Amino acid sequence: MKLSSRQAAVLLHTHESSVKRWCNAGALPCSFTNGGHRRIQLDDLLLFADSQEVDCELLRLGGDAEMALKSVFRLRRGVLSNDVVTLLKDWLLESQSRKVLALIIVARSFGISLSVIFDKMIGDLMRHIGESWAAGSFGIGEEHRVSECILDVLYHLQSEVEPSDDRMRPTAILGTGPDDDHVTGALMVRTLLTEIGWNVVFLGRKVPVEDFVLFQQKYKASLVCISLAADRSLADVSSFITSVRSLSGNDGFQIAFGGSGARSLLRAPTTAPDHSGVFFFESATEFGSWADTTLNHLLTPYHEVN
Ligand code: B12
Repeated sequence: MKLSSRQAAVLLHTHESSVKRWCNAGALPCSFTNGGHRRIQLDDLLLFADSQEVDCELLRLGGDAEMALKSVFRLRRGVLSNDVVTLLKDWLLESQSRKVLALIIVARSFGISLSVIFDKMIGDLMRHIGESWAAGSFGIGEEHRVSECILDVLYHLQSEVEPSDDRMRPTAILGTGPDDDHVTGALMVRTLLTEIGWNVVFLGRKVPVEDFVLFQQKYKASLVCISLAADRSLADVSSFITSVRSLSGNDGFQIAFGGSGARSLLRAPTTAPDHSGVFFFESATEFGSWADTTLNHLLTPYHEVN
């Protein structure tokens, strides 16, 4: 697999001019296209990074580096191919969450957003795991093993986006709904909101309605985010919303639902009074762009004052 000098620079966390200099000095072998552009073999780049002790995440992937890098390029077009799903599954079953993390770091350095990584890489992988389990080709222990490793990856990503300053930030309360153990989507939302400048109070799994309210009031939160994976009827979700609104005195915060269990909200009449200020998101990407646009004004005063 051949790389341009720009791609090589991204992988080696350096400037393109350094790559060109190394090529010119013969330290990093390259060929030239007819148009005079440098092309570097992936194997040569990995050998160079290893021998010069240049930081390069692909080195952590051993013999899987090429397939992983190709998958990153495809992910830019929103595609996660089956061979990569298999690769990710194998890594996770061998508790190699560090490899998944390395792949995510490479994807991010090529400009792929966390939302796309969450929806298309981790989301598609987990849905595939669910299908394999339903088809009987994946055991319960294997499903749990993979889920736990994904949690390791998400906790690690969270620690990377955690702010290092004490700046004031608007607060969001986040958790999974009552009786819901599926926490992966909620952890993704936590990282997305933290990355764009929110203070997220994460309540974890199976959170009772009253506790969402208690924390919304304690922190005067502008946003309450609830993840529901298991199917809920519209009546169920609506009564949840009514309880949150009435217990909190309806004091102007927004409610964001996500997860396949809240999909019934798509059928809700937009005119229902309790449903104003309530939003439903099918994906991290949808949520990310909503947060960036609609919620951006909530961040502005904090950024200006501090
Ligand atoms: C892993 C898994 C588990 C793990 C969860 C571990 C964990 N750490 O979370 C365990 C083993 C605990 C589990 C248990 C159960 N599970 Co389960 N599980 C799954 C599986 C395979 C993957 C879930 C997942 O991680 N998805 C990946 C995430 C990223 O997707 P997501 O949650 O949809 O989130 C995305 C978006 O929806 C959005 N999003 C999510 N939340 C939010 C929140 C906000 C605010 C926003 C803005 C966006 C957002 O962003 C995410 C990014 O793409 C699914 C299969 C599937 N098709 O999803 C079944 C699945 C969800 N489980 C299911 C079931 C039935 C159960 C059990 C009842 C099984 C049982 N008999 O015990 C229990 C229920 C436990 C409980 N009390 O909740 C069903 C639900 C069926 C239904 N329609 O109701 C599914 C769909 C499997 C199936 N087809 O039957 N499960």
